[in-house]
Amino acid sequence: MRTQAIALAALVVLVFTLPACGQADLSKPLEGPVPPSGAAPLATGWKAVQVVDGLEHPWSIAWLPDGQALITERPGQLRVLRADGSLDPQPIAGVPEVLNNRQGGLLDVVLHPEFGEDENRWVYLSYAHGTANANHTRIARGRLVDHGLQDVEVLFRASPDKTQGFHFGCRMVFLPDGTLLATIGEGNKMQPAQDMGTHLGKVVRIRDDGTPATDNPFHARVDALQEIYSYGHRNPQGMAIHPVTDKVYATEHGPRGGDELNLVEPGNNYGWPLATYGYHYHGPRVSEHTELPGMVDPLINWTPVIAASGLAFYTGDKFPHWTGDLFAGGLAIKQVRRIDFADDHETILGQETLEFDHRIRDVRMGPDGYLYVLTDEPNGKLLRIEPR
Ligand SMILES: [Ca+2]
Repeated sequence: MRTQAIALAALVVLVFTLPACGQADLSKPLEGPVPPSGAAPLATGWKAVQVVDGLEHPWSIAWLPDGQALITERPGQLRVLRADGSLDPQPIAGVPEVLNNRQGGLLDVVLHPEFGEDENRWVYLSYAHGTANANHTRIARGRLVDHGLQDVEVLFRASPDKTQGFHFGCRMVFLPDGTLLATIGEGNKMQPAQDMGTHLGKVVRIRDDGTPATDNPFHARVDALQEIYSYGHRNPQGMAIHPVTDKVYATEHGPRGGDELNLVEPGNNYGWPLATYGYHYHGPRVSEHTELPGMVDPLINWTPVIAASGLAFYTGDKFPHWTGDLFAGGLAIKQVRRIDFADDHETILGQETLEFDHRIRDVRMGPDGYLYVLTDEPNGKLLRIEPR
C-alpha cells in the first residue's frame, strides 16, 4: 500500500514536472543568433523623485516650448502639467473620442517638429478607435489653442478593423526629414504582421498632413499598402531616434519570451510570427525558427520578457556617463533598462537595471536634462530621475 502511494506520488510529480507532449520548456534557452538577455546588474547613483501623481494610466508625455507638458491618460484625457510642476485639473478639450478597452485608449502624444514656430500649434495623438469587436489604431492632429484642440483631423487609420482590445502600438516619432513614423501592433492576430495588405504589425511612415510618403520602400508595389516602412512586428510600443546617427530604434512585446529591441530600417522584415524567440502563453513555441533568411534579428532578445514600453536616448548633462545610452521601460518587470552604447554610437556593451515599485509605461528625456518616467497605474505618477 505504502509502495503504491509512493509510486503514485512519483507519477504525479513526473506528470506535473515534464512538459506536455509537443510543448517546449521555457527554462531551456532557444537556439538562435541572439542569446537571451536575462537579469542585468543594478545601476547606482540615481534616485526617483515624484513630480506629480493623480494621473490615470498615463501613457506618454510631450514638453511644450513654454515649459508646460502634455500627458496622455489611456482612458482618453489629455492633461497639462504646468511649468510649476502642478497638474492642471482641467483636461484639454477637443480630444477625439477613444476606445478605452484593455490595452486600447489614448496612447502617444508628440508635437510637430516646428511646433511654436510661425504659429505652428500641431499636436499629434495616437489612439484606439471603434468598438470592442471592430477597432483600429488612429492618428489625429489638432491645433493647441488656449486649453483645447482645434481643427482636429484624422490623418491615419490602420486597416483592417480587428476584434478585441490588444496590440494597438502606437508610438510616434518625427524623422529629421519631417515625416512621421508610427508603430502599429498586430492586434494579437499574428499572421497579419507578414501581410503587406494590412497595417497590422507594421511601422508606418506618413507626411505631417497624413498622406503617405512617396519614397516609402513599398510605394511601387501594388500589393502593399503605401504607408508601410517595416513589417513583421508584434506590438512595438517604444521608439526613439539616436541623437547622433538618426537611426531608429524600437522595442516590441514578445508573448512569453522574445521581447525585442530592433534597429528599424526601411523595407525590413522583423520576423514575427515566423521567426521569434517567443512562446505561446499556453506553452509551445510560436515558431520553430528564431531566424530566417531575409528577416532581421533583434539587437536584444529579452527572455524572460521585460514587457517593453517607452524608449528614450539620454542626451542630458545630469548623468555624463549615461550620455548616448538608450533607456527602455518595462511594465511587468517594473524596471528601466539602461542599454549601454559604445562611443561608436552603435555597439551595445551591456545593460543595467533601474528598479522601481511601479510598472513603467514611458521613458522620456526632459528639456531640463533629466530623464522622466510615467508609471502605469490608476493613480499614475511622473517621476524624475536625479543623481544621488
Ligand atoms: Ca523579431
